[in-house]
This record gives sequence, C-alpha cells and structure tokens, in this order.
Amino acid sequence: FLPHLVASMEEVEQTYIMIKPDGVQRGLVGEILSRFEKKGFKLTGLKLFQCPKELAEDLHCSLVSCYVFLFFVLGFATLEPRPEGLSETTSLPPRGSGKVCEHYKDLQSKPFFPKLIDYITSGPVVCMGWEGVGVVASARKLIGATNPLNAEPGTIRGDLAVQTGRNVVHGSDSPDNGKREIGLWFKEGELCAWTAVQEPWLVE
Ligand code: IDP
Ligand code: MG
Repeated sequence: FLPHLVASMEEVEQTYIMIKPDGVQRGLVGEILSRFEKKGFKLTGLKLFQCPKELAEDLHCSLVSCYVFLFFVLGFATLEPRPEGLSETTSLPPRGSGKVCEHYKDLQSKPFFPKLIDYITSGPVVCMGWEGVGVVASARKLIGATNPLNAEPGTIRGDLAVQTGRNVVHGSDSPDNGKREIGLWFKEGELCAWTAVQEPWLVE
C-alpha cells in the first residue's frame, strides 16, 4: 500500500506558471524562468501575452458567433416582451466571463477581485507550461507563500516580492487545475511534447 502511495505521488504532472505584469516590468522573466529550468522541469509552452482589458474580447466572439448571438438576442427581444424588472443589459454576456476571470473564478466574490483583474491585465504576462514529476507541489514550493512577507527566503516571492497584490508569479494549485489552466491560456499547437536529454539524470 505504502510504496503504491509514494509512486502515485511521483507522477508526471503539468502545471501552469505565469509571470505576472510586475515580474515582466521589473525585468525578472529570465530569473523566474531559470528557477524552474534549473530545478529540472521541462518547459512545454512559453509565450508573452497581453490579456485584453475588454472582457468581451475574451469571449471567443468571432464575427459569426456575434451574428448568431445578435440573431438570438434580437429574435427573442422582438418575439417576446422583456419581463418586467429585467434591465436592457440582462441578455448581454455577464462581466467576468473572460480568460482572467475564468482563471481566477474561485476568487470572484473577494473584495480584491476587480483590482486583481486590473493588475493581471495591466501589462504583458509570460505564460508557461511546465512538466515533471510532482511539478505542481514543487513549483508552489519554489514560488513560496501568497503573501511575500510570509514567503521563505530562497523562494521566488520570498526573494523578489514584497506585497500580495504584486507577488510576481502564479502557479497552479493542483494537477487538475494545472491541466485546466494550460488549456485556458494556450491554444492547440502552442504546446510542445519533446524529450529532454537530461531526463535519465533527473528521474531514476
Ligand atoms: P496563490 O497565487 O498563492 O495561489 P490565491 O489565494 O489563489 O494565491 O490568490 C490568487 C492571487 O490573488 C494572488 O496570487 C494575489 O495576486 C491575489 N490576491 C490574493 N489575496 C489577495 C489580497 O488579499 N489582496 C490582494 N490580492 C490578493
Ligand atoms: Mg491560487
């Protein structure tokens, strides 16, 4: 039972790491990236990305789907009288359906949520996919506590940040969220499956 438990903890996982706009602006991209690289994890995806401020832009709203959407909205609006008490904007996509909001959906009820969205969309971020044995928990250790004041020296936040609202980097908190977030921030074809020559020197 115990060896099986240990083995299952040592599975190859995927995590989504994002250097936030403060990390990019402060010239910390190389420093942060190299910590994961030196540890021995494998980079599977990497891009600089400006997340749109206009949340609607994030709705994958191609011209065609906009027309379909408008057709239904206008169709229903003319067929059925709008029920009393519903405002004109009720049928519009809800605010908070964009990529960043989806990424931080568990925090939507927090008072700092609007500031968090402003922060993450305030400049380019670096999106990264990393793969490795136990990479999710290991990356969280390398990153350190959410509040940099509580983050141990030697961790990214412990060494490079001072405040929760400017904590320079994101890391997925579970293997499931790792996969979900990589799927959210990367398009098909942006990720690479490759064999690193150092693998036999990292994992027995
Ligand atoms: P994590 O990034 O360490 O996983 P979470 O609790 O998931 O921490 O919060 C996500 C992000 O939201 C944090 O990294 C930070 O940028 C922001 N955040 C969390 N709590 C606060 C707060 O109290 N004030 C401002 N920003 C916060
Ligand atoms: Mg989190």
